[in-house]
Amino acid sequence: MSSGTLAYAPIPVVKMRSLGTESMPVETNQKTVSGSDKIMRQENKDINILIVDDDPSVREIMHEFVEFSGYRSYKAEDAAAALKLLENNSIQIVVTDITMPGMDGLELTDLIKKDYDAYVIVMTGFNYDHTYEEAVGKGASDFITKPVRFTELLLRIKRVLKERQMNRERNSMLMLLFGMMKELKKLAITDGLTGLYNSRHFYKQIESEVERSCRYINPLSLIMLDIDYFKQYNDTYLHVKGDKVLMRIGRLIKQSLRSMDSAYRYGGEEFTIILPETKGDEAQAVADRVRTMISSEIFTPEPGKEVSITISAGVTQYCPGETLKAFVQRSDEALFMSKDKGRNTVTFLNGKQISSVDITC
Ligand code: GH3
Ligand code: MG
Ligand code: MG
Repeated sequence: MSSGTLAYAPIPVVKMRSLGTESMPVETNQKTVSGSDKIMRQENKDINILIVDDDPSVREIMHEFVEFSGYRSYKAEDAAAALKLLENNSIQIVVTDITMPGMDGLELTDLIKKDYDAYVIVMTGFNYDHTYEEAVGKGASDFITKPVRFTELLLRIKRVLKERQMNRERNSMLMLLFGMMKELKKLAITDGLTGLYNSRHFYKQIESEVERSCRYINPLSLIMLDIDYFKQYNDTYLHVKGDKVLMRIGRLIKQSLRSMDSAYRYGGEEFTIILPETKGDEAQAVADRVRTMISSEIFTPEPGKEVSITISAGVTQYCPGETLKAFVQRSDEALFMSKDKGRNTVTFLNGKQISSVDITC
C-alpha cells in the first residue's frame, strides 16, 4: 500500500492487520479526503516522523499510515537504527515501541531527549509493566497503548506537534526577551555619548575591585583624566563639535586599555580608568600613553581648521584599609595637581602624601 494509492481513499483504509500484540481493530469510518485535508497533508510533508518497532508488521503498517496522513515517514527496527536515522535526518517526532531487543524504547527516549530536538511518543501493550509516568520521566511527550488505533495515533501526533510548535514559540520569545534584557542591562551601565561605562557603573566596579584587592592583596590603581580647556573648545566650535571630541576621546581611551582595565565617563569631560593588579608606577605609564595618544590626534571642528586637544591626569594606588572615598579623592587631587602644573601632564600621588585623608596603609 503506498500513499499515492491511498490519497483519495476513505480514512483509514487499513483492515485487520496485526499491530502489536493484538489485532488491529477495523476502522469503519468512511469519510473521504476533503480539500482542507489535502492542504493539511501538503503542510505535513515537512514533518518527519520516525517509527521504531522490532515487529516488521507493526512497523510497516504504521509507516504506511503515517505516510498516508501526509507526513514523511522513516522506520527503524531497533534503537541503534533509530539513532542512526536521527543523526542523519531532521526528525520531529519519534514513535517508538518500548519492548525491543537491545536498547529498549525508554532508554532510546532518554538518549533522544539528551541529544536531539525530537519529541517522543512511546507505545506499549496493555500487559506491560511500563507506566505513563515512567515514559514521561524519560522525556516522552505522549504514550499510546497497543493495539494502536490510527485515529488516536493521528490525534496524538497532532497534539505533540502543537506542543512542539508552542515550545518553539515560547523559546523564541524567551530568546528575544533574554536579548532585550541583555541590551537593557548594557544600556544601564553605558554612557550614551562615548560608549564607555557610566559613572554609576564606575562606583559599583571600584567598590568590588577594592574588595578584591584587599582579599587577594593585589595592587589596584586608578587614573582620573580631564580634558584641558574644554569649555573654550565648546565656546569656540559649539557644543555639538565638543560632543564629537568626547566621542573620539572615549574611543581612544578604550583602544589604549589592557584587557583587564576598564574605562568610564566619570562626568562631563572627565574619565576614569580602573587598573586591577597594577601598581601606581605602571598606571602612571598607562596614563602617560593615553595622554600622548590624545595629544597627537588632530581634530577638525571646521573645514581646514586643525586643533589639538590635551588631557591632564591624576594617578594613584589603593592603600589597603583606606576608604573608597579617600582613594577616589586622591586621584582627583592628583588630577588637580596636573592642572596646576600647567595641564597636559600626569601626576602620581602616593597615599601617604595626603594628610587630610584617613590612610592606614
Ligand atoms: P580645565 O582645563 O580646567 O579642565 O578647563 P575646562 O574648560 O575643561 O573645564 P571647565 O570645568 O571649566 O569646563 C568643562 C566644560 O566641559 C564645560 C562644558 O561645556 C563641557 N562639557 C561637559 N559635558 C559636556 C558634554 O557632554 N558635551 C560637550 N560638548 N561639552 C561638555
Ligand atoms: Mg576640563
Ligand atoms: Mg572638568
